[in-house]
Amino acid sequence: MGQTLTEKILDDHLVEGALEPGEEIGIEIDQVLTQDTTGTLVWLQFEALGLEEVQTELAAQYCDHQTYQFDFKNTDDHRFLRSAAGTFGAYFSRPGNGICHNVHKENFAAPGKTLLGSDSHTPTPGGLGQLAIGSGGLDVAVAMGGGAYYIDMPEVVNVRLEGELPEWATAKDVVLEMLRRLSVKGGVGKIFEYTGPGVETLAVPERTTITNMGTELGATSSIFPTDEKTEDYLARQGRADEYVELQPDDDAEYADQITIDLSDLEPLVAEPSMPDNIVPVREVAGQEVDQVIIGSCTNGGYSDILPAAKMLEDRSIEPDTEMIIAPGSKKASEMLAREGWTAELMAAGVNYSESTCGACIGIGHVPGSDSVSLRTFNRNFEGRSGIEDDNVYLCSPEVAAAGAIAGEIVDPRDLAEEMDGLEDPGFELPDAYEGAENDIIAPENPVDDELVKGPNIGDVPLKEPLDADLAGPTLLKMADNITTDHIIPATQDILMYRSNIPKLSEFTLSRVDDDFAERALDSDGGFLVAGENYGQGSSREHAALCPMYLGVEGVLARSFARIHKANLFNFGLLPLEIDEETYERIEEGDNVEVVDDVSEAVRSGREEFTVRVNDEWEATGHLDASAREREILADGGKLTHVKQQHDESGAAPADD
Ligand code: MIC
Ligand code: SF4
Repeated sequence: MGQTLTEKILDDHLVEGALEPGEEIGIEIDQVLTQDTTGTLVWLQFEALGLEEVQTELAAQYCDHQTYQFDFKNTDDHRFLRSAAGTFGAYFSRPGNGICHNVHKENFAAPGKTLLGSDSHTPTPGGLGQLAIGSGGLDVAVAMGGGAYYIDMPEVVNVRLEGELPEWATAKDVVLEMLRRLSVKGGVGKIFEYTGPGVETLAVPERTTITNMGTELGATSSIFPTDEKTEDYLARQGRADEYVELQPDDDAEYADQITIDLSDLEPLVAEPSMPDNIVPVREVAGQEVDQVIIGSCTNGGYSDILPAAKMLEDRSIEPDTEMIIAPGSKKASEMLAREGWTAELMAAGVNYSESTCGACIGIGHVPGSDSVSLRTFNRNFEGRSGIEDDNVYLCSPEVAAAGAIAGEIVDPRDLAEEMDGLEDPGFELPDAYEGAENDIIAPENPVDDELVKGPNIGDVPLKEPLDADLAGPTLLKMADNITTDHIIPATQDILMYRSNIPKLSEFTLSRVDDDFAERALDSDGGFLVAGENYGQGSSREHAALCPMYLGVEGVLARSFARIHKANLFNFGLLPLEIDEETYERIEEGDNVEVVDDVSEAVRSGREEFTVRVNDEWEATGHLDASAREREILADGGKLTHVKQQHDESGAAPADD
């Protein structure tokens, strides 16, 4: 039987297990990436594991999320990260050089290689044939130290692209169409592999818009085969020699197939406040827009900004609408400036930002109260923009630029009919990607050789091994699709404590319930109850670490998002799946007991656990975990587990 492209790359990197869907596999990681808001814990854990040198072919540390450095704590984090990259042997991309996914794509992403990153949009370079996966920081630290990365073998689903995009429809509409069909849970446990005649009609940056936002489907990753377009893209990046031809076998078998006829697509938009609230733009046309932003790791590249610049050339944006462009990388920024496009945009009334995630997580350009923001980003979870009750719509750069010209949401096809000379700007690549040459510090020429820790940078707390009996109140009952932005928000007031867990913990679940942290600390243990897809969104391990610090012992949920569930194991929290009836019946404040020598049962492979509520009724909680995850959980988390193994064997700390 033939292999899918995903299976071929996994096969090449397999160190443990078999490529059977649902079975745990261990894979070798070639490249890792980390960024400023997850990276500090990555390196603190790397240090705590006693590791001394990066073992992967390549490791890259980016500073992209909080580059305005509003507080010395952010600047100290960046300083620490530079010192860690220098000390342990990673590339360091300076603050303002751009978003990790954009800069990695430009400089390091390579077909056929595996990439693990402590950011949920790590799958972005799947658009050029790299198998890239997002994970918690501790998994990245272990992989960087030479350990394997473990996941349950995902189902490989074929997305067959046919036809060609019509005028004004874009790659963003392809992935919004996927979200319309499948929802934010539709990709859990899956890798989407794109094939079909439509693939060759898309340039690499268009493909990476699609693979980037596969994360919003909950997918483990998304990947395209490689072809002339990939080779051409790498050549323009000055890396033609890294091209490798990669295709699935003709007789590859997929778990499922989805067909999208590109020629049927039209401009789409995600309405507030979930990326799967998809409607055609024309259905919300006329909605006044206060703010428009083009940027982010989804649509912040050179070829995303250029169409907007062409649409705005010799035009102006509406006076009551503000428009901001935040390029995804300084390279894109520099190229657009050299070509004169930045001046055109400024003349049209656009504000130009440094290359940063910024507004995507509510850092800068926070929308006004009772206002509407139209953005080319990938997430519009409520409150993520920095204000509760926000109204954030997600769309392509073309729809964003049209919205700024009209001052309201408008289908660009209709605007083009009304406006003389407004044409579909099309998709264009630069002849060569050149610029920002001084913003990456190579490990061969580090500027630091020892760690520099500011006063806000603390240790990573450890948990005790799992108890025989777990008991405590239901501290909070939550709905479906709770995001890690609900658990630990990423806005500036909170983000600056990412390296200070005791302080950060005070904000745990504050977006759901202001008093949560205090109540959790007072109650000396307890449980969280949630609906489906608990922990979707970001990879931030703080969303497991902070509840652990507050004494939470476990989470009872209808289902879990992949990365968050791995993070719960990594920090020793018991993730039990419950059925709908139990979810409906259990109330906040109820006393929960998970009975019968939990620690021993976890180790011995028991899947069903008795959950006793208020000493009145019982339900069953299901533990879906591999033998390895069970050991990690019972030991009190991965840091303790890996250290223990190291002490027993005397070998270098790696996870196996
Ligand atoms: C996000 O888009 O939510 C983030 C901020 O990039 C996160 C990482 C983080 O929380 O630092 C992610 O996607 O993993
Ligand atoms: Fe940055 Fe937003 Fe992309 Fe996350 S989704 S990496 S915050 S641009």
